[in-house]
Amino acid sequence: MAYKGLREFLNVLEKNGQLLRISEPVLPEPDIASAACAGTKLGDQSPALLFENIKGYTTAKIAMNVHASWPNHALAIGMAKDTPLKEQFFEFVKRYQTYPGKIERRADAPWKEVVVDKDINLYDLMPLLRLNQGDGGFYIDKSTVVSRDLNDWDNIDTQNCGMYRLEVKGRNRIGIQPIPEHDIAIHLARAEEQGKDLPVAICLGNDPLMSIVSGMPILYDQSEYKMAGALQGEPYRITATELTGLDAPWGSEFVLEGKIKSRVREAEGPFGEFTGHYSGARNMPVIEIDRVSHRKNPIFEHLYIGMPWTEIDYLLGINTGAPLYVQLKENFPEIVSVGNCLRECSLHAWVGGDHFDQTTFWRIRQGSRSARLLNSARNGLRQGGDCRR
Ligand SMILES: Cc1cc2nc3c(=O)[nH]c(=O)nc-3n(C[C@H](O)[C@H](O)[C@H](O)COP(=O)(O)O)c2cc1C
Ligand SMILES: [Mn+2]
Repeated sequence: MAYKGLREFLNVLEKNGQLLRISEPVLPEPDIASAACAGTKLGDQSPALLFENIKGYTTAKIAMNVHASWPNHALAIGMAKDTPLKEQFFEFVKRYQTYPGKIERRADAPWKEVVVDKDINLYDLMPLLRLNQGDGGFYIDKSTVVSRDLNDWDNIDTQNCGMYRLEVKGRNRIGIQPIPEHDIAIHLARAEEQGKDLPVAICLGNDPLMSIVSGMPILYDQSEYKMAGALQGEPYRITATELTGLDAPWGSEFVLEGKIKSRVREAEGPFGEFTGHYSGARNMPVIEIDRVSHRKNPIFEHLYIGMPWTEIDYLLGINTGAPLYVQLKENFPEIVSVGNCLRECSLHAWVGGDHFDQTTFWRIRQGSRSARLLNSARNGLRQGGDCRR
């Protein structure tokens, strides 16, 4: 199983009754975000949404809720749509342990069809919309941002792919919020130490596995592309970008190349967050876009975020729980399950076992500091009564 891009996956979702095409005209705001928000409130089996007729646009298409249910997640990792969550989890654990997978370099890529490198205007190129009423602007929040360590440029393993919210603030100007422990923040800190800009490639509208690995806590020197190769059991296709030389997924719909401006900070936010409240506006780095490549009639993939549950609870459940499970189990074999819980407006990891008494749990909690990936559950561990289901 390996989807080559978003379009192929949308076809698979449709064949499985997990895609709803909306061809009636809709307003960008508030129709699209409202429909996506409603979708996940209807239960954990809901379909992805493809908006094909957006008022004010002639050819734009917007995909929402692509990962927003357990059947969609199962299909994304190449399993049958009715695979129980527990089976999806342990299959993911198994494949995760086959890291590193292979990558396949291709010179061609469908996103090279159209190139814009003058007078870039993101408002023209993308059907941008606000997700929540109080958002400070239009966000791109389901992309894969690729960067490298300037001091280690040719090392494919430290090249990073991560999902970070991006606020479009001008025709070719984007705000980014890199949380300090995340890999892109490490790359940026090293570039800024030398007063240099950090080249980035923002890849949007990807095969479903790329979104899963872009939000997954893996080690700094583990390659997300090799992780995708491991998880799909086939080489992961990438193509080098022209301007920055960074590697993009072969199948992306859009690739935006540019640089994070060294030592520049501007207000970013507010943004309706996964906790259900707005994060405030703070000074954050800024990206200048110099080149946009995209497929003909590109599909803009977006993700509704706000009061739980939303798409991210499906997108980030297994991919964060599985690495933590493997790391904790190395030291604590009595653990039988780990779940990363975003739902409680915090970042707890739940652990469960057969014979857990309070002492065992406290021992695990103390010892868990050895888990290198625990910063994805920043508030630490909790004992989970029913997390084996
Ligand atoms: C929709 C979405 C938005 C996210 N926004 C941010 C963000 O703005 N900043 C950030 O540092 N992490 C954000 N994350 C979390 C990171 O994607 C995640 O922690 C990832 O593992 C970081 O990768 P890295 O360690 O390779 O940098 C977001 C995740 C999702 C799913
Ligand atoms: Mn990383």
